[in-house]
Amino acid sequence: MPDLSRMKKPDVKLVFLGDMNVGKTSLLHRYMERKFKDTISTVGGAFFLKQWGPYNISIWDTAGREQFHGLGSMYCRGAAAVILTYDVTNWQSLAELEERFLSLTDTANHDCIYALVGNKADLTDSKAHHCQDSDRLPEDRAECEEERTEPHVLSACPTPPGTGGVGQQPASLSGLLLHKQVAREDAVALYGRILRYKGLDEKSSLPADKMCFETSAKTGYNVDVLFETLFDMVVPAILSKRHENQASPTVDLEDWRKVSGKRGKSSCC
Ligand SMILES: Nc1nc2c(ncn2[C@@H]2O[C@H](COP(=O)(O)OP(=O)(O)O)[C@@H](O)[C@H]2O)c(=O)[nH]1
Ligand SMILES: [Mg+2]
Repeated sequence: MPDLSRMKKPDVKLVFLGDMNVGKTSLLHRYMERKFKDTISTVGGAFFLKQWGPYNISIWDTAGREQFHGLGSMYCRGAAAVILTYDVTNWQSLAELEERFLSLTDTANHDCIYALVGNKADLTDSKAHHCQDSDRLPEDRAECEEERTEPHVLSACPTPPGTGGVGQQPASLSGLLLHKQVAREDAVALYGRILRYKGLDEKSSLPADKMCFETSAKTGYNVDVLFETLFDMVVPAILSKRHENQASPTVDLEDWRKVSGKRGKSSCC
């Protein structure tokens, strides 16, 4: 857990939601560290801070707590963007977003934006299969070069929804493409249902084709696009929050503590 007292104050909060093993931690790791590891523990850090122009953006990972059903509505409190993540090779991981995770977003900001992210696209799409990340570290790049074989589709048979549990995909099928269990249209349809759940009008909301992403934390496919599109989209929320704070200034407890600490006990009335 980062030392909160030494961190810059975040201007805005983005949160990742989604079932275990869909690749939330890997996406964050790919973006922040420009790396992919087959196993990374989420326990090490619950949130990251990203400087985006003059703004500080906090990005929250679930730290493995998604396995306990009571992830808690605290997690999404005050979020300006929620990144609902699923695994494109696992239909159930998309269904879980609606069944289990959507209700957790009730505490997010009223103007919160929602993105749907289908990760592990390298397993199903040849365009996502090759490494995309130009900032890769040399050791990472070598591993990637080995994968530069033309992929073959493993099976053309459709897999019925609901087969295969979360995390049950084959561990490594380098060079072979898996059947994609979640089509982009399924994500687009879910985005429409999310807007309805939130009572938002589809016409005045951000369109599904801008808010449904397919990514690969492994190859870096679409990862920068995902994060940076969202960062740009939350800037208006930062500005409106600042505007509100100027219009009705509130007491900042941190500042107050510093002042009262300096004054010492003797100045107390
Ligand atoms: N092929 C592939 N595997 C991935 C990708 N992202 C994550 N994984 C693997 O999926 C597993 C779960 O990833 P993790 O980031 O821990 O998922 P989380 O539980 O949602 O945080 C790990 O074995 C990762 O190496 C990806 O884009 N492609
Ligand atoms: Mg994780």
